[in-house]
Amino acid sequence: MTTHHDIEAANSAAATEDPYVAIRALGTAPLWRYYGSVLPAEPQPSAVPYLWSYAALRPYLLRFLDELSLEEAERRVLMLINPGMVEPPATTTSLYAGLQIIGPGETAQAHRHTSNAFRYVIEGSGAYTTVNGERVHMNPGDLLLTPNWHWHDHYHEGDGPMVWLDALDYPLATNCLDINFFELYGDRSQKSSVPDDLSSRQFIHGQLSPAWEVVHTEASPVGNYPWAETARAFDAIADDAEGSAAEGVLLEYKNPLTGGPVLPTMGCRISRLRPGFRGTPVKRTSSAIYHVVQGSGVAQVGNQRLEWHDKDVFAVPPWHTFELRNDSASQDAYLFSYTNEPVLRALGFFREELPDDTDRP
Ligand code: GTQ
Repeated sequence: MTTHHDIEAANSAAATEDPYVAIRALGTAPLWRYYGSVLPAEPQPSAVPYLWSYAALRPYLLRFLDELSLEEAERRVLMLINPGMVEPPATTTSLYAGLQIIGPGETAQAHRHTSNAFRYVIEGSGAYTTVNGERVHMNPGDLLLTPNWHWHDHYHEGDGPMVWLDALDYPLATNCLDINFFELYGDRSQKSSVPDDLSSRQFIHGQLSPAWEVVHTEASPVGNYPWAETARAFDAIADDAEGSAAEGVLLEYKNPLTGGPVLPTMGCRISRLRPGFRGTPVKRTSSAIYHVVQGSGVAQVGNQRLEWHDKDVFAVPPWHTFELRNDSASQDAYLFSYTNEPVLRALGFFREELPDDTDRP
């Protein structure tokens, strides 16, 4: 109980002590010393532009494939950690990427989590991921979705190592919102309960979807967006199509039931940069991760020049000027990318500008 005496004592202490020391001990801080950090004039991301070289990392993936069993590792993944976001670990603001390797005959244990996830297949074939009882087969260039709370486990029945890029929104779900749940499945692997690749075959057409299926539409119902369909989509684009000024012939993977992004927290795109392509610079509040499907070129990200080659991954933090170039005179380059743009758009936080677009009204 606060007595009259306590109030008197507090009043006299407040009159003489250093008030900054005293208010800190009382669980407060003076806003007037925090304006710059709580309300910066512009975003001040801790993520930095960074590139992970696939050629440099691949030998270590192969070494762990040899030396570390999946029973030990559960998932044999090299997390791609942004030097500015080491603890808690993230690849860029709100997004994570990892490189996962699995060998013939191996199974990665079934589990589920709140975080939305997807894989983009980099090399090898003959593996499948079972997502809520559906076996989804994986080939290079395929995009496989594991929406939130869907059981998933991986099995490799082919020959040779198989590598894919894992993407998760856990830096948002866990590090920021603190809403992640995680569960192991009872058995190591799920049994197949529907025909293989059913969701992809049923829903990829988009314009003719099974009308009797009641589907939860926050995430796309498509299990796999196979490379073959991506290649067909590019083939359908006119040779003289202008494409986007910043990112060339840019296609977006869609949820066929809503026309929206494939996952509520992550949108996926793929672009073809024609030989000699030079993109116009662009600056966005979204963060992005790029994976080089094929080709080589340069990404100027803020003051960092990232030289990318086949299968590399690079991170673009929010509010960094971003400019793409395909340096080849004869080869197309293909870049797969994902962003947190769906989150920002849903909350009214998405903003985009050209760097010389600084005129104020
Ligand atoms: O394959 O389920 O890179 O749950 C990180 C967390 C992969 C996966 C990661 C995961 C997975």
